Amino acid sequence: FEASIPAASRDLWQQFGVTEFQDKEAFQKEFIRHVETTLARSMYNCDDLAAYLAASQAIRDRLIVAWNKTQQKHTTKDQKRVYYLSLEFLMGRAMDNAMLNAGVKDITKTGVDDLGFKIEDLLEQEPDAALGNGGLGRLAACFVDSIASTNYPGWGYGLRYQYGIFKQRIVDGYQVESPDYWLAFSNPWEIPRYEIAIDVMFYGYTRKYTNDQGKTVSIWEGGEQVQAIAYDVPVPGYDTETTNNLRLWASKPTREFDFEKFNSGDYESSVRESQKAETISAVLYPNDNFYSGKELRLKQQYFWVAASLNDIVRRFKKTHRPWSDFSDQIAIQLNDTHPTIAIVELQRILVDMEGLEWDAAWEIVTSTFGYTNHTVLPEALEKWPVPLFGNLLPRHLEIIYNINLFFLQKVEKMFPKDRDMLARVSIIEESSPQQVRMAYLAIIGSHKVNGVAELHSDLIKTTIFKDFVAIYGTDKFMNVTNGITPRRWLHQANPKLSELIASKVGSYSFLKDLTLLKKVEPFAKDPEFIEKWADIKKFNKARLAALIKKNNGIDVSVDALFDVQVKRIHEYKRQQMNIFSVIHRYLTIKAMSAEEKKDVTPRVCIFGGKSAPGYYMAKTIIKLINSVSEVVNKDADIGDLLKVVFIADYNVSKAEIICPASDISQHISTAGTEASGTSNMKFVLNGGLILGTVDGANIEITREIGEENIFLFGHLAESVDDLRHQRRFNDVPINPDLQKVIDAIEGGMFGDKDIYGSLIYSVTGNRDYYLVSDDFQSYLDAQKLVDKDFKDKTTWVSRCITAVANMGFFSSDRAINEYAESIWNIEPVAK
Ligand code: NBG
Repeated sequence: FEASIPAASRDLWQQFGVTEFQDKEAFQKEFIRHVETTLARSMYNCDDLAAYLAASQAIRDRLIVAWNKTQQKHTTKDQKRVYYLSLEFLMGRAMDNAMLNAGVKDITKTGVDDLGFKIEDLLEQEPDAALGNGGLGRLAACFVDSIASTNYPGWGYGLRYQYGIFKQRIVDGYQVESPDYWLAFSNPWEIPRYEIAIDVMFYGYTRKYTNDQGKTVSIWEGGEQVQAIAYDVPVPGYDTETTNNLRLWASKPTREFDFEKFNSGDYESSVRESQKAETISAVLYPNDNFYSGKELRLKQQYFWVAASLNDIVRRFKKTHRPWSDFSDQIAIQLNDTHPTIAIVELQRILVDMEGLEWDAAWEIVTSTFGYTNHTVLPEALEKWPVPLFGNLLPRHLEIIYNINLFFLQKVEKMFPKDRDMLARVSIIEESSPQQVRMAYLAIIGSHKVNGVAELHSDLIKTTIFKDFVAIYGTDKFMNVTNGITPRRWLHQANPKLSELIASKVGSYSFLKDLTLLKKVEPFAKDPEFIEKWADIKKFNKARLAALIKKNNGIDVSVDALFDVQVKRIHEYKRQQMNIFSVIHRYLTIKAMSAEEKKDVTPRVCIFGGKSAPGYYMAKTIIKLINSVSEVVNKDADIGDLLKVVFIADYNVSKAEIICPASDISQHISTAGTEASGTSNMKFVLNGGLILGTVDGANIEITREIGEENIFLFGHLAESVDDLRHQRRFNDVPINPDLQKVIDAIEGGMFGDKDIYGSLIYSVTGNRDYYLVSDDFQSYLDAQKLVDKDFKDKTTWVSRCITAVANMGFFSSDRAINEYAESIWNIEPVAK
């Protein structure tokens, strides 16, 4: 280390090195010190917020000590590392997780208790770090947790948005968005690194010149510059000292660029320029599974990728290894196509800046990157218009043309004269304007491409990337089924269930090796265990009922079946089908005699999720759910037989309360559209059953837990194209039960029918792209079976236990081990 301390002084450093608090008293000392110094408060003005901040400062200090040790160890061991590039990290709250992973939960809890606070109240003070939209961002959060917990040397790289996903309120039944200013108070979970400032350029032009070796090279110059500042978020592993890093970049104006204007007296415009620089990382784009070609979004992507690669390359260069070692030392995973320009940027660094030959550089690039695809939905695939791209990143566009040229030459050799093939696989789509197909670039620039569940990985090989399988063979394409971290999604969300499981497993070892859940399977037939299990479910339902009462003012009975669908609102996820079936249920109950009603299984239908602000149809679905809720909940004929609830502002923290409380959760996407889903895993792991389609990870969940423990319905992925075709070109009648529902809506039962015109239009006539009508009958049949089966409480609980016992496969630790072995080729760091 260059600037290290002289040997003679080191003893002193060691003697006074920071020690991590080990007991309650030491924690309390730290807590009070932070109240009185860091926060400049005292016992006379320490409210819950201040107490949360002080406690988290104490825990943060611990994390930083572990973080430092880990980073030093990683530097010394110098093993191959992975960098996970994701534009979204949906972390949720940090404090509870940090306490758990560091093993100081009890100390902290009793520690603050003695000092006059309740730990639950303090935890509630923390805003969610909501730097993501949905499953993709939450997956990244589970993955960094697992990378640390399994002791792999790995960092996440992302953006430090000032505004995360918007907050959702429901006003008059409609979604209303407001900004999520999550950094309003200080954020104890990040370490600003103002000294790590990387210049990033945009715009400008390229110029060809002849270098010393007589070679013609291209150079990028003259653009605007901004700075990327690093903010480090420590990611503590569970039950290990490993604390990895999540580095998030924030944009700042460069130190120099505005001086000229400043000196020439144009003060105002120099300040304006600096504000422009800061907007790059200001806000998360609120789209899930949807691409919108905004220049600022491409700016975000390049800003983040350029800063991250600069950082990675700088670290590599410090080791003085030859470039040929690069991919033996570094793996980079592209979380969807958002970071695909990293492929081009690395090629640019190697060729333009470091002077490598094209082929040698390309070999390094392609052996470094892996690409994960997360969707087959056409509207979600990124394609940047060539003019926009070339204006912002002129040199990158040239490099892309070169990559494409060499690639197409190879294809032409393999498939001589097949011009259709060349047009189909070209990175440049010949539309007007031309478009850069980012997924193709990602495939061509990576050594492995994976989908996120078996069906999905098969589908990408047979549909959107079919030609690339013909070109590269099947070895390049693989599957890694998603997973979730059992620390947050079992132990933290459901401490009572975790404790009950631990009583049978013998310890909490299942939180590190989730396959140990298998040990509870024999107790699925044990009446005493079943009763305890049922009590815990009831407790968790009461917790959710309290949240519903507080947020919606609605009373729900914990004896009713809790039926939950929470996820982003999307036509492909088919919340419209769910609410149609709720209306059907309502109409059915309304038509019943008092005697018939005795047989009805009471249900609480719970919805939650955000719509992209510009997604009209999704917003209409939210409005319909809320209107149905209004009508049904106050209908005296119905009483407790049916309640409908829309929980506003669904987020990670709410999910932690909702998942443990479900009896049934719905994962009912049109077959072939949901790449994996991960909340399906969370709900089953928390002792709820699934009502779902044969789609995404539902299929593997079924295989693991047994088909008798899941309610599947609907057409299979292989029939979808035919069904769509039939509807488009023939008069396929609408399902009669669905027709009754539509009649009720059109009759004004849920307010002004005109509001729902386009929604109804989308499922009727020769449309119904998502096959709501085709699946409606089998959906209602499955619902009926759910109602019937729920009456037998003992068997129901027994099925839940069996399901949980077989969920071991869905740990994100397993997923990370698969990535590490078959894509990254990295090893855990030894003790
Ligand atoms: C989402 C899929 C989900 C999947 C997550 C994580 C995108 C583009 N895709 O089904 O819709 O679970 O990714 O893989 O957000």
